Amino acid sequence: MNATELLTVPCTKHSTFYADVIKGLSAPQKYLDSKYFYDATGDRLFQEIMRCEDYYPTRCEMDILSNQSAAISNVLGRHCRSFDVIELGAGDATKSIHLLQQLQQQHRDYTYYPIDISSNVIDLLEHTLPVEVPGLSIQGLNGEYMDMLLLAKDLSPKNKVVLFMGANIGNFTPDEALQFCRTLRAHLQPGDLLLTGFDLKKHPQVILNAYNDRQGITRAFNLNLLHRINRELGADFNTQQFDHYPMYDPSTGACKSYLVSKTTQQVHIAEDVVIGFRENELIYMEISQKYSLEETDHLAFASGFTPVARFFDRKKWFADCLWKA
Ligand code: AVJ
Repeated sequence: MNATELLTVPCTKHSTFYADVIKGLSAPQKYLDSKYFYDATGDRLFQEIMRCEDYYPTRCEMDILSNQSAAISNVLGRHCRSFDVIELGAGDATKSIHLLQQLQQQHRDYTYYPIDISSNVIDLLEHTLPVEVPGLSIQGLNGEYMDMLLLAKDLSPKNKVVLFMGANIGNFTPDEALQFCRTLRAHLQPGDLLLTGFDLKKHPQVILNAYNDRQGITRAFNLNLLHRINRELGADFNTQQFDHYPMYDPSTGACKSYLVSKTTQQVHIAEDVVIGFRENELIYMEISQKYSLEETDHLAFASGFTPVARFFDRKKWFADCLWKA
């Protein structure tokens, strides 16, 4: 596409969503960015995934937060005299609320800064959380993680306890996770704390089943991104011509999801772009990296943190790891 065309095309073509989709589907190994899973339908499907029997990570981390928040807040208090709590990608805060309630009961004087890219999420939290946690001081920050971390530093001089839960770190490859943790460390002060949720390596079948649930919700979740491209970018994906193929490699801990083109086919996007698929050609959709405990420690040290504590669910399938900057 030349510069003149860029100036005359309709507005969907100026969106980063459009640019990212075209870039990903034009690459030799086609891919789509998993951050685009979460439109309104994707949010709803992800809620369903979190409730479904085969998907264990949410229940595991809920087990940790609902049963060990007292222990967690004691450790926080031991390592940091006074702090604010920042949550990266707060969502509906159903897990962190247990910790917030506990800190409230221990009469800790803190402000909770949930950071989320969705302004709806922030508005909702600011309305609902003070009802569920009476007396809570909350200041939502709507924007990118690192920008909002800097803003929170300006808003209050206190040390920060940063929550990065939900195994969201798994959506990075190990290299990307290292880069992310280094950048995060650079945005923190010595003495700040970071609590990260890691999904741990375990029986490979258990992991594979979590991304290949029997109800087909994860399949629908992946195919929804094609539907979203149809809806928002005027494309004509026939989703019946794609299979969902998750795979887990226990030797690397990488759980990857692909869509497979069942036939040779062409897809049109925004009227003028044509993407060709060969039979069995893949679209790489998402990574959900699994960690050993040694690997979490290694990541901490390699990014300038010191591991200080770990909290596990009953089955030891998941770990919330506390690191000190
Ligand atoms: C939100 C990134 C933690 O990787 O387990 C769930 C997303 N994808 N099922 C994960 C997801 C398919 C989830 N995270």
